[in-house]
Amino acid sequence: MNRRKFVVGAATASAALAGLTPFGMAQTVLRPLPILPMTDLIKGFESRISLNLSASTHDFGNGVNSNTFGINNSYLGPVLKVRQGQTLPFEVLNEIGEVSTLHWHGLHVPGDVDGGPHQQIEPGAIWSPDVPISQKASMNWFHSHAHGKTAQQVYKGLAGVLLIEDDESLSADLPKTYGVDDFTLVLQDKTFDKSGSLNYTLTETVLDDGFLGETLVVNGAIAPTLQVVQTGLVRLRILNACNANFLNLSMATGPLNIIASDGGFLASTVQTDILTMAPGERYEILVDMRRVDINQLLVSYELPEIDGIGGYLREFNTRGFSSLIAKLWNEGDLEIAALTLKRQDEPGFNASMPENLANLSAPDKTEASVTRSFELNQYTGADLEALAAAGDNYCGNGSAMAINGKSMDMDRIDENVRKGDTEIWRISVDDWRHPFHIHGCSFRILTQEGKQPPAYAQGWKDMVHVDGEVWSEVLVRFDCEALKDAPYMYHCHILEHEDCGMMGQFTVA
Ligand SMILES: [Cu+2]
Repeated sequence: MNRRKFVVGAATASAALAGLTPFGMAQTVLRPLPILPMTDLIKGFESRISLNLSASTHDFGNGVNSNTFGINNSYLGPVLKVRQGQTLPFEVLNEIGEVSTLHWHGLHVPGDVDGGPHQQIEPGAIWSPDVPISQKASMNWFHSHAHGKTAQQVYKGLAGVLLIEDDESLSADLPKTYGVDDFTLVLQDKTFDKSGSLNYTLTETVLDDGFLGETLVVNGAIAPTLQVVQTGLVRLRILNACNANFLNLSMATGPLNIIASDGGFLASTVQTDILTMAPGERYEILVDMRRVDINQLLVSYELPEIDGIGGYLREFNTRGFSSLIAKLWNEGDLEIAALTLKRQDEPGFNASMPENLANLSAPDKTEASVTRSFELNQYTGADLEALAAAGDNYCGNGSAMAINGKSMDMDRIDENVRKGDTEIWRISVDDWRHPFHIHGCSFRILTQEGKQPPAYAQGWKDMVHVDGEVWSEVLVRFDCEALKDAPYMYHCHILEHEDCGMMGQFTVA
């Protein structure tokens, strides 16, 4: 049975409504929403753009300095605002003391500047890619993609957001004043040990399910968070940067108004009660703060498994009684108010919900000249327990999981795609639910988990949910080149699965 299909129980929902969780140390304190530092590159830049990956310490809001990684920051990176047509001369310095990379997730850029596992940055070294921005307005992100180390490096903080604007988005009747009516939210689930320090321990369960944390963190602060806003429309650009957790989003009052997905604007605003975001996905929503004094973005997510009686004892020892009760009580899911928006009387951005956002024609399957099939293999018979024990918090040598029976091999090209061709990629999996990501493109989803995708997932995407042996199908075209020394990746975005080898390589030429 797929645990991710459990419905949130009434008890959980009422706890969230009370603004409380019975959970662990700290999710009862309302903290100000941290505004991630924004670097506006649209205005131009005089020299190369420095991104320094460094080891640091960060207080998630519980008064404890945890060991973290950051990018120009103690935890996470900046929000980079860029414009279509620019070429960005980055200078990425690796000071974390181990090999890393920086991948531009969502960008249509050639393989040699994509920042995947082949563009390794040795400790102390600098990587200087010139990154061309050719695509439309969209919310993208950047994160470590060092093979076998991605899960832990992203967990510790190597991730940032890249917002592309274009002529249309800059003139659109949408909120766009950063930190005033336009907020970027990076959602993550974390585990803190009894001392309050950020914890990441690899176990068989973590390799199998991916890392699930019990504490929701927003922009590096333990939720719930609070932001005071003006009377008007408020835009939330949301990234699920969890290692493995699918997040279900809803509003305390009214539906979600979704205006954009991974690759850009939807055709028009889509209203929905629940938005399911896989790790790696981005969505933008509008909240109308003219009608309510308070609204809340609610997030439900899955709690880690406890692993039998030993796990219960361990849980009790490390995080105490309330944490244990919460788990028993919730049977796997927790819901929390990630962000409370509180209205003040000052007038804010005044416009109606947009009806015409982008021209999106229906995806045309007949354009496809090639169909490829991918089966994700979670169960290959690998000894995950031994791998976890030997892994030193890295996911071993990347040979425990596979796609089409083959684990990721840096020296093997799995597929060769002709540049400019339109293809259908069909993805299935032997068990569990996985988010599948393809580098170097945006695609359209034809079917997701055997069904038509929800309206909010019918625009441009670079992630698709895959569940069971029913197909998910996407229509995709690659317009940039990726040669065999710098191929693109396709992979599961549960980072532990990716590190375990559920990844393949392809060229575009
Ligand atoms: Cu997976």
